Amino acid sequence: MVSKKWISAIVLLQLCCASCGFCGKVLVWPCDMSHWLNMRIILEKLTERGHEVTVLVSPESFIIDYSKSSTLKFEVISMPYNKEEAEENLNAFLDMAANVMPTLSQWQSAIKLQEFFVQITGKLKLICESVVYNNSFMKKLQETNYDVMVIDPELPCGELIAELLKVPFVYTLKFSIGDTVQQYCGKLPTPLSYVPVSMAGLTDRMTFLQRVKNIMFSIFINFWIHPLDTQVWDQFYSEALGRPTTLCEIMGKAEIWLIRTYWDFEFPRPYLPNFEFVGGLHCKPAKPLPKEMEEFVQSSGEDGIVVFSLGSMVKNLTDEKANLIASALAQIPQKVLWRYKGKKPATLGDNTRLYDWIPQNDLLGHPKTKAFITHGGTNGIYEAIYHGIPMVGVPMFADQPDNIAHMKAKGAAVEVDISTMTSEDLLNALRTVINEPSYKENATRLSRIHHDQPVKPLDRAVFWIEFVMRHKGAKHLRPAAHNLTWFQYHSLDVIGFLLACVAAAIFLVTKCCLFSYQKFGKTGKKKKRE
Ligand SMILES: *[C@@H]1O[C@H](CO)[C@@H](O)[C@H](O)[C@H]1NC(C)=O
Ligand SMILES: *[C@@H]1O[C@H](CO)[C@@H](O)[C@H](O)[C@H]1NC(C)=O
Ligand SMILES: *[C@@H]1O[C@H](CO)[C@@H](O)[C@H](O)[C@H]1NC(C)=O
Ligand SMILES: CC(=O)N[C@H]1CO[C@H](CO)[C@@H](O)[C@@H]1O
Repeated sequence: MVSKKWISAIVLLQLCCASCGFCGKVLVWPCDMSHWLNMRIILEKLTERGHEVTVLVSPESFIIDYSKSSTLKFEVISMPYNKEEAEENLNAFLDMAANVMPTLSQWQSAIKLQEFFVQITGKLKLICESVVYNNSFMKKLQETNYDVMVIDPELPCGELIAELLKVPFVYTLKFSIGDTVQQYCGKLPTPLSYVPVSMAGLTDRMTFLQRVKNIMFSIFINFWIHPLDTQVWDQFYSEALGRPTTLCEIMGKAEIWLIRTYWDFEFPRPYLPNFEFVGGLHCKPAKPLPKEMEEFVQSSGEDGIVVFSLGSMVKNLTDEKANLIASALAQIPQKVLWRYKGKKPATLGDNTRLYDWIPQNDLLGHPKTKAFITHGGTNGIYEAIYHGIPMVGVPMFADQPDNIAHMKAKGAAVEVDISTMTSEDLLNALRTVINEPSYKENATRLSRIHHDQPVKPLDRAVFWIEFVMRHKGAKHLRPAAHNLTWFQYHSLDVIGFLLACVAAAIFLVTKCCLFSYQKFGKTGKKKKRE
């Protein structure tokens, strides 16, 4: 019995060492909510390959369930907290996201989102201080000798911990307000003439006025609203590291940037060798549905079903909005599965069922699925792309309007404005997406592109994390742009120098001309007089 156990242990060890060469230690700084769903997939793959993964988690987490046993190790940050208060704050934010954000312009929406980040700065700093100023805890982390940190940069602190521990780190992110983090801290080239900045709601084909908007929006975000309260963090990072530095400088030390999109979603754009696009890494083939659900789906017959989810962030809509949506859904021949936790709308049709939770990926992969009504979160969009399902987008906030704009530009989605829509609008959008074959064709094409990759996105993500572990970083991929000042980066110093040369040359030439004119002109006159 014992020997059998030993043998299997040895086999396991060998398996690991065969697959990854060595078993490393990974420290993780995650972000809650939908970000975690995506990151967890990478972490579980890493543990499957024999690495030891430790997640630093705030006790106030909502989705990161650190009390459940899992292959991941959780290290709960020791700090004062009040779960009820945190829950209240989250609900207030979610309510605003669902019911206020969609009525705002992109500019106002960016301001609102930034206000939220500023508002929680105190809380974020407290979490960070509880880690970096707890000497015994930092010592423990130091002594564990981690090989790499995997960090979601949505909320700061991860990179500071990595810098203090002198551990190389890998970022995983989708977007930052106005792309500031990638652009300024990661030095990702972003020609604003054809790369729309995030939250502007534009595509890569811009008219003159849209290009004006793109540049104004970028300036507005970078120089006007300052996402993430940079001043506070710059000071905090400088104090913690004992030398003057900035948040952006430390963020720029990321060895690899794993971006959660791919060219099926993204518009073609320049990128750097340390940027890897791994969108859709969480997608999987569909599994069978629960029996009751499968029966409902089968009862739809030829017409098929529509899957409807506004994501985990939207819990309740106003009664008016919910009724308007329900009455539109009641008018289509398809059966509808709607993930909704709010009060049951009075106008709910017989063809619509409400669920607290749905197995979204399995439903989208079901052969009877005709369309997906979505708020435009990246995870959901990727599941639709993976299974080739056309979409009706009802974006709310953050990057959702952009995501839907991308899908619209690729011909796989129709957008409905949730703040102004009527029942008729939603109904027309659904009919268009279901009945016009081009939407299905375009969605299927995106799906084919997504599946036709030399290496699967999850394997690429894991490869680069292991690469950083094996080589203690990926310095050979790091652009020298990080060592330049902004005017050197844009060659303003060289342009200035060359302009000065030209000016000097022009000055000299005119001086010479004047001189020779004076000299020879005068002598000429003299000669004439003579
Ligand atoms: C530091 O962290 C350890 C381990 O998480 C914890 O037991 C301890 O209470 C913390 N110390 C302070 C001062 O918060
Ligand atoms: C949604 O629910 C929250 C509490 O859960 C409540 O405060 C808020 O008013 C509700 N919003 C709407 C539009 O019903
Ligand atoms: C870039 O700057 C860093 C820190 O200032 C320095 O260690 C490094 O050698 C510099 N690299 C180059 C290529 O100049
Ligand atoms: C943006 C895009 O590629 N749209 C395509 C959607 O599908 C129709 C029909 O196949 C094409 O004509 C469009 O060009």
